[in-house]
Amino acid sequence: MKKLIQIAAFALINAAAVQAAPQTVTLDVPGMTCAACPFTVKKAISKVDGVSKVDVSYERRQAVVTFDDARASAQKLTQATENAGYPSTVKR
Ligand SMILES: [Cu+2]
Repeated sequence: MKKLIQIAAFALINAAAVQAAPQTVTLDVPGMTCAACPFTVKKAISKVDGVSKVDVSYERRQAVVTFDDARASAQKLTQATENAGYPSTVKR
């Protein structure tokens, strides 16, 4: 019986891990107009709960963001950049 409970608990933990999958999205951030802008954008995105990685390219006017989709969403990311003064859209 104890073994069965252990298996059930293991399955539950795995299910939770599957639900909280890391996602990577690319955001177009056209409003970046100088080399300092990416720092502001990166800071704003990094503050969103669940974000684990942010790479902002000024040259490409893009932000590549990895986040836990159980805590963050693409919509929360674009909202964060917009609040910082840089409206963005998800690149498809
Ligand atoms: Cu700037």
